Amino acid sequence: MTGTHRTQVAIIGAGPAGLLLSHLLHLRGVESVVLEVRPRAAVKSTVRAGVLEQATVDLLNACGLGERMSREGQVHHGINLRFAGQTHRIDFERLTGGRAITIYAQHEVLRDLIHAAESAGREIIFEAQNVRLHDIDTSHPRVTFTRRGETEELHCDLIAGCDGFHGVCRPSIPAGVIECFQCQLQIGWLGMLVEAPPSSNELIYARHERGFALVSTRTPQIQRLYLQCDPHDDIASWPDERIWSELDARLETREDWKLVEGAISQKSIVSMRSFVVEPMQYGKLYLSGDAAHIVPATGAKGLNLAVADVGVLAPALADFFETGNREALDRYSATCLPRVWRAQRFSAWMTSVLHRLPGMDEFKSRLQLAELEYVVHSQVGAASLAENYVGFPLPAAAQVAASAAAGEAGFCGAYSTYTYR
Ligand code: RFL
Ligand code: PHB
Repeated sequence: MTGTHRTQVAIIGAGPAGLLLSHLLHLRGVESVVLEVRPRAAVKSTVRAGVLEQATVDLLNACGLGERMSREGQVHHGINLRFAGQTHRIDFERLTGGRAITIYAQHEVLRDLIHAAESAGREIIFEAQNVRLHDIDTSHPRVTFTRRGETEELHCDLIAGCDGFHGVCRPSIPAGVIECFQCQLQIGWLGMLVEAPPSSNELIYARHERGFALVSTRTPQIQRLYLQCDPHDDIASWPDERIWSELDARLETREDWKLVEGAISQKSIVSMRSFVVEPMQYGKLYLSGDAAHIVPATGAKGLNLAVADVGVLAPALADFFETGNREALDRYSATCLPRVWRAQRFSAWMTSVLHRLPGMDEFKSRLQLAELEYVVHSQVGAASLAENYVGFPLPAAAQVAASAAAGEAGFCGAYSTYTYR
């Protein structure tokens, strides 16, 4: 055993949940150390989410992380649903009283967070292997890990499990203490980065008999495109020609629109699943983000939920260290879960109306079209989609985090509160 370290909060995982938690804690004067299994370069470059809810943007702005996002992020005031050869715009501005989403890649958020941590001299230990949690139900929890072949130990008061769905934190909780609710959908997404300007000013979610397709964007020079596929498909079975012909077929429209093609610089397949653990805490361990819940990407909610979780956890931890009061910490899971289930409901609904699902017959296909027709032609249906897509205000506890962060970061930014109607 070589290094022994001590901190207040050991954070496992340098994804959006772990890095934002560390940042929010720092603004409240709480020390943390982040342990991440992957190298820094991999964390900074992995392509994942792109859609940030209004509340996520507000929180990032309020805690001083919004500068590059405000310059480079693209504010979208609506999305398009395409089915039966026609495109229908869902106008967020009109339907939600002026709220919007921002397209800013997850890895850019991570770059901003890593930059903020390293500028402030906060430690992120990359390439921490064999992370193990010990004594999580005692007053002296600790984490062991290996770095460059040597075992090290991190003593702490509390542990934040922000290590994603496949991490080690959730499995460290004894069997029978938590309950897992899950649904493995037989749906995969083939995601591509394409070197071409956007084909559309706003995202296009397309429902087609051949399966779902999504046109998104990243920058004025890069598009992000997705195709529904079998989750077990080999990437080799998707050569570029097949991708373009499938995109053309699924995005067909009677309107004057053409997909802008370009070099495909990256492709990968992910499997969609729905998962929630209850409660999201045990002993001295608090789970946040994908470690506690996964949603299918159709609703674009995963990263946003991770942000909401740590928006609740950070002030609860800070209150505990400042005053010894555990009330908010004890309520952490109960505060987060209603938002998690609301996002599960919305993501499951978006997934079910837009994908070609296993066992789909003509009747179910007609029902899907009827559902979409209702949504785009009913003020109430469209408003419901818009309200859920732009997202709900953060729980009151997280709004406190944002206000406190805004004050302590000496930054007023664009933080706004709005009430849930
Ligand atoms: P992450 O991002 O998975 O980060 C976990 C980190 O923990 C590390 N780790 C470990 N570290 C130490 N020891 C171990 N044993 C460890 N095991 C794992 C990992 O290396 C990693 O760095 O979880 P976090 O922070 O909870 O963030 C969750 C989000 O990443 C995720 O929900 C989103 O990407 C989901 N998602 C989207 N969410 C949105 O809000 N908007 C979107 O537009 C959106 N699009 C998407 C998405 C997810 C997608 N995929 C890949 C499923 C699009 C796609 C295609
Ligand atoms: C993305 O741009 O990566 C993206 C957009 C919308 C989604 C999922 C992912 O629903």
